Amino acid sequence: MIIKTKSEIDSIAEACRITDEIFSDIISLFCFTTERELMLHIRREIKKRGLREAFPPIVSGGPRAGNEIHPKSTSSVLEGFVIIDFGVRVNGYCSDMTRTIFVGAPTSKDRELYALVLRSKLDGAKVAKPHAKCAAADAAARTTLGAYKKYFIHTLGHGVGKRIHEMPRMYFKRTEDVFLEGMAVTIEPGIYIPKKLGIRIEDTYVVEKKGLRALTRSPQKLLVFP
Ligand SMILES: [Mn+2]
Repeated sequence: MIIKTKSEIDSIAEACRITDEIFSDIISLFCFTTERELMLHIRREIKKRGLREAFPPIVSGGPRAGNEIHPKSTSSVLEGFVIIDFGVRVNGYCSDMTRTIFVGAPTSKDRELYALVLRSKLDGAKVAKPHAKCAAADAAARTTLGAYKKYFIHTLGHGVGKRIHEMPRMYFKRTEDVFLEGMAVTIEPGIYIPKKLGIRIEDTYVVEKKGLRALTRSPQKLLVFP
């Protein structure tokens, strides 16, 4: 159902906690060379815990990450912005989180773009309160992106539950959906500049009386690896 029970939220929260744990391991022992290597590490970590993937993990970096939203991981060497998007299932319920890290030395422009996407996420999430329109959250996130909004080529987020994509829908056009207390949703703005870079930051939240409460809590600042 679109409104989750307490026990459904508990399952999603546990899936999110494990997602954070796996991400925390990734950044503490960062020693991956290729996209596929990192993707297989995530798969192994999920399996090791006796869990199933919410969807096939995505690891996509460098200029190619600007061409597609959900590309397959390749044997490309990790460089520049690297999108890491994965989730697990607990009792059938999904988590969904994306972090974008940087491998190499980011320029000040790179840092600016990352900060812009992060601000867009926070601004979109701020709008998400019970009875607020999902379209308004999407529009707020787009406004923050300014000139870069043309590179934001998907919707702001989605409901999450037994299926990875559930109601509500979140696009500034074509939806009358509203946020309601007890929904589990993602907020995930991104920019994809073809042949240059892709950046996406996503968290899973539960809608509460006062607004969103984050269930995934991995660091949001730009993490840089040599
Ligand atoms: Mn998602």
